[in-house]
Amino acid sequence: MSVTASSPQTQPDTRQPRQAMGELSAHDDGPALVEAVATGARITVDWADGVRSHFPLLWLRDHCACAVCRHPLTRERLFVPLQEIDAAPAVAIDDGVLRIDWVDGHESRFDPVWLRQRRLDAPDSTPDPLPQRRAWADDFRPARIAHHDFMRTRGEREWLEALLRDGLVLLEDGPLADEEVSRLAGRIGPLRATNFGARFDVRSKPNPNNAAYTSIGLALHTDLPNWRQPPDIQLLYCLQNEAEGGESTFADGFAVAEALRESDPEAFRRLAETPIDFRFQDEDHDIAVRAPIIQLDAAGRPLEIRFNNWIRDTLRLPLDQVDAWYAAYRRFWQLLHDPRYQLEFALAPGEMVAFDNRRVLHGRKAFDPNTGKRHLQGTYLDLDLLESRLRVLAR
Ligand SMILES: O=C(O)CCC(=O)C(=O)O
Ligand SMILES: [Fe+2]
Ligand SMILES: [Zn+2]
Repeated sequence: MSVTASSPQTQPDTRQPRQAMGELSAHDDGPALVEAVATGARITVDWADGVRSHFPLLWLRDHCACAVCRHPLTRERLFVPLQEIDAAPAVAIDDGVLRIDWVDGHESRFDPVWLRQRRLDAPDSTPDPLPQRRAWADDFRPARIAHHDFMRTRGEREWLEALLRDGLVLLEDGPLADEEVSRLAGRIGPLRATNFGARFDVRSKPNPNNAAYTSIGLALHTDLPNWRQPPDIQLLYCLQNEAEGGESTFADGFAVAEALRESDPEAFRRLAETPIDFRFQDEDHDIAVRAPIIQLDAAGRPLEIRFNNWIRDTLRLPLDQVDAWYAAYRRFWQLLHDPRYQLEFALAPGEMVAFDNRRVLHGRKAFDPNTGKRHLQGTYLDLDLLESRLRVLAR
């Protein structure tokens, strides 16, 4: 991934290139500009490899990165595109760079590589180091990154890529240190706090307010679907796991939702289109939301799974929908727990599992606290900061 391509200097990709006058020079990591002409409301450019592209005048004016149009320190946009531009500017290729002299006297310069990557007639041309999501195949095995590699940039980057791609990644050979999970998470960003705190201990507790704090088995679930925005990423760091049982289970909720769509489209549609209530209550909190179990994006692909049978609230649906809803729920439950879609392993002390809580469901087998101790420490992170961290490391 060439990041210099987004800017002649060291500009992050989401911002504009540092194109202040005189800062640009010809690039050798992309085809050169050979011709530029203003035609009507556009500028047409030709690159040395024969590609031709069109850019609307207002778009170019809006993306001027001079010190007047972009704040020279924050690099944020100052220009506001409120005026139509109908008078054709003078256009030239000046030292390899597209130079535009607007009729009001303003001058803009565009780096050819920056322009090329943002061709409006070529979809998805903006460079982005984020990996595409990949559904778990039958033989899916999570990536494992050693703790000491994670502490170096390269391992952390691999860890981030696997987590964004697969929705689950393992870290191994970590220290048995209290709060190690917070230190690791803190490299990525501030911990996402919830009503269970910013960092929580998972072990059998005397007065549990949550099934996780008992020793019972936990069927597959997502955490906190009763929040409007449930935590994106969950980290669980194993400090002790000597008790009999307590193996961890996971399923790729998006892959299983697709399998449901395939095998029972009616059940899929019902879970995607029917909002239901989720609610958590204890002495201090009462957090509730109404949302469907499978939320789809604008293209009809799964965007988020909310699945947690403990905190499903009263099912408030029209009488004639209730039985069909239960049938659809049962069908999804069965598919999720089908061994074909389930990943199961025991976390060893010093291992940490991280997963996308809005895609991947997690659970655990019951354990017997009389046979030994089991202690995990957990926290949550925001996906935005994971993506941010990966873009920063990829610069
Ligand atoms: O005990 C476990 O392995 C997982 C507990 C759990 O579901 C959680 O902490 O969210
Ligand atoms: Fe959980
Ligand atoms: Zn400008």
